[in-house]
Amino acid sequence: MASPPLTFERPIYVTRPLLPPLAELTAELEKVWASGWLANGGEQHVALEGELAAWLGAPHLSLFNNGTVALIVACQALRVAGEVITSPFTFPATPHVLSWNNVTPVFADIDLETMTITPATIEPLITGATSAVLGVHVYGIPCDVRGIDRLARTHGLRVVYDGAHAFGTTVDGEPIARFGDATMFSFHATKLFHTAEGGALAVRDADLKARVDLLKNFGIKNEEEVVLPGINGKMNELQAALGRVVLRRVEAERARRAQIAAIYRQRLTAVPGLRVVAMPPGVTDSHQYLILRVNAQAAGCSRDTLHARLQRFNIVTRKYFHPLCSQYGCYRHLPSARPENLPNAHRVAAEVLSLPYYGGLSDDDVHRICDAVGYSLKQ
Ligand code: T4K
Repeated sequence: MASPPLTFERPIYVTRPLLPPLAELTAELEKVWASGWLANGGEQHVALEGELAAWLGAPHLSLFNNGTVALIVACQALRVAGEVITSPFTFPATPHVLSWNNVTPVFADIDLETMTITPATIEPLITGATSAVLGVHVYGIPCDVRGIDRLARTHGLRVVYDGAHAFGTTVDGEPIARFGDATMFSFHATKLFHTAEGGALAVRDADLKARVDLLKNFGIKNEEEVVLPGINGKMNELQAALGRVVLRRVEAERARRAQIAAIYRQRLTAVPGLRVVAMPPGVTDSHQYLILRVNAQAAGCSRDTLHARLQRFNIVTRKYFHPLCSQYGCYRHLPSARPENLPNAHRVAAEVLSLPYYGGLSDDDVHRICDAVGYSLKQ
């Protein structure tokens, strides 16, 4: 057997945040200091909101302190109630947002290829209690947005998208922010574009944005009137200043990630049992994650074994998103959470592995990771 590849001297994580030169951030922070304005819609907030609305092609955009609160507010603003059909193949935030709105999540199965819920899996779950669909553009792969739109119009449902991974995704040239009633973006440190913690909500019309903006600021209309039971969802000036500096470097980061993805694809696609997930035709990649699908039988090694063996080389991969949300103690009692209702989701959750993917990786790092993957399969 070939000698083992070298172990990395430092852990290679699934991602590292884009860190612009500190001097650029300091220059923005000096302006914040001089203004004496740290929160509640200061100059940085106003500027970033405009810059991001343009970048994302969003009809209207509101910044938030994180993506989860943005989704909670989206559900409040759209008066979502009763049952909402959503994906089990996602981060816990997605169904938890429904629970925080006193809404029952109803899990639909996902498509084996796109790993998203589809009109065909959603429609049979619609009941008189259904008020909305909460689709997840997982890994930046869009849901069938046009099909879900049609279904929602037929049944009078709201459509909210969890686009936490979809910063920069387009469908046939159309920005992802233009579909559905509202789309959430996460700006967590692990995201390609980030504000350390943060998020945004893109919404279809000005009235909805006005309601969202009220809800994220305690429902305060003016000094005399509080008109809605709102929450504190505001992004502060330090986060917004960081975001403005990061935004200048996002295109370069995306371009570097595209080069890294090309190496992974070239090295791993030919390996039996492995597949590097690609965007469907007509979709622009958000370059948020690099996902490997492991067919245990063909690869001769399960995803879990590969994940464990890579740790020996100091390569810290992640099983995003295993376990399924439908398997959590707080949801598994739901009829829709039964494994027999979600066969594709269970299969996909056992196959996926997020590999290290960030601009700071050198070509040599990526080749060494691929060497370690190849070696680990044959152990
Ligand atoms: N919907 C979906 C589909 C989501 O994926 C998420 C978040 C949300 C909703 C909610 O959005 P936010 O409310 O978070 O805006 C991370 C992120 O915390 C989370 O934002 C993200 N999805 C999820 C997929 O990944 P963990 O628990 O895996 O993070 P953690 O701390 O293990 O970090 C992963 C790796 O990143 C570390 O091993 C090293 C690296 N890292 C992390 C941080 C925080 C750094 O290098 N520097 C850092 O500062 O959840």
